[in-house]
Amino acid sequence: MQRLLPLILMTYATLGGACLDTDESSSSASGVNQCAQSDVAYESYASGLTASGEQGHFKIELLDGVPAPPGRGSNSWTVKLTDEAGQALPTATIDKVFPFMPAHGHSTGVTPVIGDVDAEGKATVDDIDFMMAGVWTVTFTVSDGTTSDEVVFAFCIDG
Ligand SMILES: [Cu+2]
Repeated sequence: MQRLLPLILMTYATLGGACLDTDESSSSASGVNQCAQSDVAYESYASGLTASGEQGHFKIELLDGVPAPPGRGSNSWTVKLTDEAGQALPTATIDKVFPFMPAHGHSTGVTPVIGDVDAEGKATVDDIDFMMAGVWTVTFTVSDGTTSDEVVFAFCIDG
């Protein structure tokens, strides 16, 4: 393991932290936990995982992720919007879904496609693009017409 470290540091220096490289060959550190040094807490994926709004409004339940667990490339998530008590919110909307890589300070060039919220408060979001390995946050901006809040999921994406 000791001998790998200089190589990893060199690879990182070559990329300059800009993270524009989406080539598979950039995953030269495969087998290394790319999230081990993350300052941002992340969760293990599980169907039914819930996250609460930053302001205490709304909850989102992650019903299903494709692939599962979330992986590199395009991901589709089916979510359910509820109030804090778990009551479905069919009239709420998802106004924005924003994938972000905190360690590198970048998002991705792909804008997620947000489906309509159905009568059970469920919606599918396609094209959540995790373009490189590491910790990603996905921030949902949810609104019920009068109140808006942000709900954040964080996962480690393997190389
Ligand atoms: Cu990055």
